[in-house]
Amino acid sequence: MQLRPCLPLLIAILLAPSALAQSHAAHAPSAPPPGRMELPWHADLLQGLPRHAVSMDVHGTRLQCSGVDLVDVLRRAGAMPADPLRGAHLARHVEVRARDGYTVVFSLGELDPTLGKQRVYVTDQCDGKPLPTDAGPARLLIPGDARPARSARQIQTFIIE
Ligand SMILES: Nc1nc2c(c(=O)[nH]1)N[C@H]1C(S)=C(S)[C@@H](COP(=O)(O)O)O[C@H]1N2
Ligand SMILES: [Mo]
Repeated sequence: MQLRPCLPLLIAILLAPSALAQSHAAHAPSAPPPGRMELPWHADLLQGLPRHAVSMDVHGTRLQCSGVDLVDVLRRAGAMPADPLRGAHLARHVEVRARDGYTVVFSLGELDPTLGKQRVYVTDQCDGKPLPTDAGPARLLIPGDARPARSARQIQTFIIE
């Protein structure tokens, strides 16, 4: 009997179930989507979340602001799972509505830091001060965008569905 050549195969077969279990754990399905959620703007939405210095050129003016990653806001509100998005979550989006009716939309997939490379920040201070009335109470800033068109001012509501 030629046992020796078979040994690596035998080991592979014995190890297979645990390898399979591990790969299943790594791809465990996240909680199912919560359905439509509406988050009206409130200063508490940013309270206690990690802050980032964010700068962006808007029509020749360099804005130096401070804000929170939109993903952190959505995760804490239960609108987005903490783990990499997959399955039904990839069909979801967030609509950011401003007081003047201006509206911009992002897919949750593009916001997931394991998928999209551009960070979207919700900023509430520039140059160390609260935003002026025409921009505040909060404004999106997307430093990776080539134009500031998605940097919605006057944020009123986030609608996630
Ligand atoms: N709420 C709101 N945000 C907005 C807009 C708008 O009309 N309303 N215009 C966008 C566009 S097209 C640009 S170029 C920038 C201009 O920023 P500024 O008004 O601070 O110069 O804001 C963006 N954010
Ligand atoms: Mo613009």
